[in-house]
Amino acid sequence: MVNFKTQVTIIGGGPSGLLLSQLLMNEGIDTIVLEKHSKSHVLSRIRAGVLESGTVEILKQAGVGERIDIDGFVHEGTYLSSENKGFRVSFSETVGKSVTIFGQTEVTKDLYQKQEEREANIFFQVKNVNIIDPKCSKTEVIFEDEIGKEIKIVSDFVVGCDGFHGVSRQRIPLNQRKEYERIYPFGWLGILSETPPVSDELIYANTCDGFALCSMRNNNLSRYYLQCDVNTKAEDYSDDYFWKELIKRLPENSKDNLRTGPSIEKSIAPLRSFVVEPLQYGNLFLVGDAAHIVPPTGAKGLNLAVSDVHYLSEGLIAFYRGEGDKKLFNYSKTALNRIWKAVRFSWWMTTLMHEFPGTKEFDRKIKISELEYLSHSSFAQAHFAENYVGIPL
Ligand code: RFL
Ligand code: PHB
Repeated sequence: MVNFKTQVTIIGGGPSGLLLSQLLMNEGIDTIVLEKHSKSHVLSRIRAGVLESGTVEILKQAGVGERIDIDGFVHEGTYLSSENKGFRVSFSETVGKSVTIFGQTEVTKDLYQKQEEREANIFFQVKNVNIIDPKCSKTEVIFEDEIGKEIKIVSDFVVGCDGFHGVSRQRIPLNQRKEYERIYPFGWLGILSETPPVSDELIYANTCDGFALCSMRNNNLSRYYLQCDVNTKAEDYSDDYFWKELIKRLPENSKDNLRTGPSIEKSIAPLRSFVVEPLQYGNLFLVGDAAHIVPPTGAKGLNLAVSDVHYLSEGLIAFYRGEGDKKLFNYSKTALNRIWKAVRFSWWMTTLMHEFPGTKEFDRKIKISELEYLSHSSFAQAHFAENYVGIPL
């Protein structure tokens, strides 16, 4: 067995793990990142597209803000639509803020580049990651590298950034953790197409046929989603079906702008709300999707992962500066406070914008009425905008 020593072992080389490593390395703290897949696999996953302004600030602090400034689109509002009638909520007029459209894949690419420039220690294609005893003062992590060689890392702290299906959360004994979950009875069918976006800002649409979202990556790359049956497969849907169904769900004044073309990616994502408490067990901390999942409707998942990283990095930096462990040991409480606010907003927006199977006419009337209220009330719009752009850290 080969032995390594570091200060912080990070399990997972997605956005959370890479950003944490980068922020810690910037302060001279030594890290090792373990990633289950290859770099190209991590970079092939099409996911988030909306960055809160707080997220952009933290990414800049980590040194990966340059391309966001050049290639990101600043959006000062978004469109919502109810029964094909669209209306706009202005973020700048209600709460004086904006969001930036910039793909998670691009953020991750930039983080890998920065990590490589700094010669960060990253093991790809690791297997059988085992966190030995998080209650021990020095915690061991044993795993197999890409050629099957067994490696042991001894570190002060282990951070689980390994997503919802990772091993870290499972390492907290069942009687020491509580999990909260809601599974939604539908999924999102998403496509990427090399066509100009239908609109200058995102459109979130509710119709009796279900939800649709029009998003974008750049002037010639659109990302669209449709509410779908979660028990189906992406291959079950032709491009032709997708475009016809999308047109049905769009606001009237956008239909003529839709440019269709072949999809270059098609996938289905299930929708779930999930939180584990607490986020610490001994020297093990949980961050990002390893600790919580939100349905993508409120565009909160990546943003929450970044705010977790921010709080935890502050705690670890204070600890290594000799300022004590108070901030670090408060991480779980501080992060959970913000997490639950985003969980509530994502649940609310998902419930408002989707059609639930077996819904009664009464529920439909309530939904239409709530969207109508949102379209006219500056108070309701401010509530929506304040949460959408992100609760301050
Ligand atoms: P990730 O991205 O899942 O990365 C975890 C990494 O850990 C690795 N891993 C392991 N490594 C070592 N050992 C193990 N045993 C391991 N097990 C797993 C995995 O290979 C992976 O590389 O979690 P992270 O870093 O916490 O980042 C979270 C975000 O990816 C996620 O919250 C967002 O993508 C959610 N999300 C959105 N968030 C937003 O803020 N705005 C959006 O607009 C938005 N849109 C979305 C989304 C997620 C979506 N899907 C597919 C669920 C749209 C969609 C469709
Ligand atoms: C995306 O562009 O992928 C996206 C945008 C907004 C969301 C979810 C996903 O709420």
